[in-house]
Amino acid sequence: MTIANLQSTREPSTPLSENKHLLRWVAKIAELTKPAHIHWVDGSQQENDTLCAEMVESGTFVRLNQELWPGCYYARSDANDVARVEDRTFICSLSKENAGPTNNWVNPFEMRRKLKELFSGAMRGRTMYVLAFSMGPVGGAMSQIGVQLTDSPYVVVNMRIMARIGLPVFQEIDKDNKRVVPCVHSVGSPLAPGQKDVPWPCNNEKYIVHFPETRQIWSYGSGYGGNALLGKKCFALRIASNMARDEGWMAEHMLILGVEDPSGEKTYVAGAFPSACGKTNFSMLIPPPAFAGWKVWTVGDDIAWIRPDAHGRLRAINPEAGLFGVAPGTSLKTNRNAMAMLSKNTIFTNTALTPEGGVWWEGMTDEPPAECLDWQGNRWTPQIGKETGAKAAHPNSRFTAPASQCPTIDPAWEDPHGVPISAFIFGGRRATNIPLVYQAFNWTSGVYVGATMGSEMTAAAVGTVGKVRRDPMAMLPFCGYHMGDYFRHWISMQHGLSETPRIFHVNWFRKNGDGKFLWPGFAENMRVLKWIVDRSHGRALGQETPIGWMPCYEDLEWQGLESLPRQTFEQLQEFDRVAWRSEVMAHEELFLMLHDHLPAEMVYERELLICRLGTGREPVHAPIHPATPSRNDLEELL
Ligand code: TSX
Ligand code: MN
Repeated sequence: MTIANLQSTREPSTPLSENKHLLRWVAKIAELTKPAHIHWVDGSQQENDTLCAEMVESGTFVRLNQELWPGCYYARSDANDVARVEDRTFICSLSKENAGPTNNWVNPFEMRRKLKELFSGAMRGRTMYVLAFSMGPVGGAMSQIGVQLTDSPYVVVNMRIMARIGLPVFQEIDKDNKRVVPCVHSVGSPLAPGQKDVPWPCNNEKYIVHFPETRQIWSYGSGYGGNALLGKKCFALRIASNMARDEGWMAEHMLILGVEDPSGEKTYVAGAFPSACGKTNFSMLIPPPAFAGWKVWTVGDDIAWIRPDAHGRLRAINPEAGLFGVAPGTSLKTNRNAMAMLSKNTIFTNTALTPEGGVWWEGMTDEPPAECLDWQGNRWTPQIGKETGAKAAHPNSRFTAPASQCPTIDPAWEDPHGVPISAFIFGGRRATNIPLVYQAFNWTSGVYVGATMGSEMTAAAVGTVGKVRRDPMAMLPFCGYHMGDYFRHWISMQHGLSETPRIFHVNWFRKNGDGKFLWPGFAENMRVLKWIVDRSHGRALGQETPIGWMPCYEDLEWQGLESLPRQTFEQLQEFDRVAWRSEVMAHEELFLMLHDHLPAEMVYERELLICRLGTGREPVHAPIHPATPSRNDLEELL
């Protein structure tokens, strides 16, 4: 059966699978949720067009001006359904111990009872879509399959971009009775007979629930992003992190990029950054003009599944097929590749809508449109924005775009065996203390670097602006088990490797005393990336400091950025023993919380770091290397 000959004849309620377990489960959930119709999603273009047309009809979608935005649609969510809901996200492992102190835990039996109640009749008057999806290329050795039952057509068309869906996946399920992760999703807004629907149905009571042992996901009340596109954060991170621990691989919140040098040598790195650090921009970096012949290739911008191959080398796939990117701040200046990628076949959610049927967001252009409709559908002008502070686009407004449309998409991005990883990069947004770049001494000290990373909160997140939030490996909201066990898993991953990737930490956001960014960032990050690649191949110099290896000025390529004074670079790399003693004290906070599961290595690494930092009382000798930062030691002693 091919999609082409299916289309004309097909009745969507006819199952697309013969798998007994799948059929029984679909019937059982239908019995519970009472949908008016069941629609098996084949994934075809024709089906997608029909769903989009129905959503235009119902008011969920606006079809954008097809001359300007071919294949693009626009949606506005409910004002109370605009982001992931971390406080409504649950890890329901059998033992609370297993979820750890950083996850919300509810007894799985109690939660199942609650879910039964919530989902009872939840899909009344709606269509239940049976959406089979593959995270990773269909049939790939590192790929995993899920089936999401959802009453949201918005979810179906978004998932069609974000994952491989439909008939080929059902065929894969039927081929060898593949184990699938069952995902149940309802917006929690049943329709009474004759009741008119709203453009964005949802429920104020939200539950994002994971059962790690039985590998199940239940999501209720939200239609937005990570709450509803269950292949992404729920499956590819929270459930997959459990699978990965049990099976000896890694499910990470990481971008993957490949650096090609003028000789054609290709080096892949994976990077973990907390939100608001420009991870998507970094994954699509365009090298500055001075780097002629260098190219950065994009494999993924959010999630990496990583596994040792038969030769003991780590290989990574991007399990996703699309990008669900934050729109505000994305422009031709900050990310030309993303702008090209989202120029067609893209779904925009909660951006502004322009009078000519296009989209706009803060930071897209220097000049805002004279007039538009904001993300809530209200008239917005730059004047209104100035007077009321209202943003035209929601700060968490998104584009859902096919990865294949990224101009720098790596030729190997769909290789089922993944790409070889030579280095891991951890990063954070830190105004002080943290150098532009340093390399951890070895794997275990690198795991410590990742485990203790943190980022200063921006206005985009809830919390105190400027306060450092610890976010180990950027996995705090996404690790589906105890974070201490997660560090242990990271440490033990090295045991099966013949080649250990190098580990680095970067900070594009260090500021001077006047609050100005010291580093130009964006394309210029290529200079740091080149040093990372060179170090990974053992061919760049650096100097040892108590926290790791750092480049000297001469170790970086400066052609085209001669305007950055050597002194500024030294400020960027400055290592302050006194400040770092406080930094290490701050590491303690998270470690205390995790203490009963914390691997001994993390305690030892911390102790060693403290020893290397010194007490501040020992005599300081004249620096051997002129660039060794010792001013602070002296100042303290004098
Ligand atoms: O994405 C960013 N990157 C990574 C790019 C590959 N951003 C955007 C903020 C995160 C959402 C950055 N912002 C980066 C960065 O490297 N650096 C900065 C800070 C910065 C902002 C503006 C300037 C310099 C640095 N300069 C001017 O605006 C002229
Ligand atoms: Mn993410």
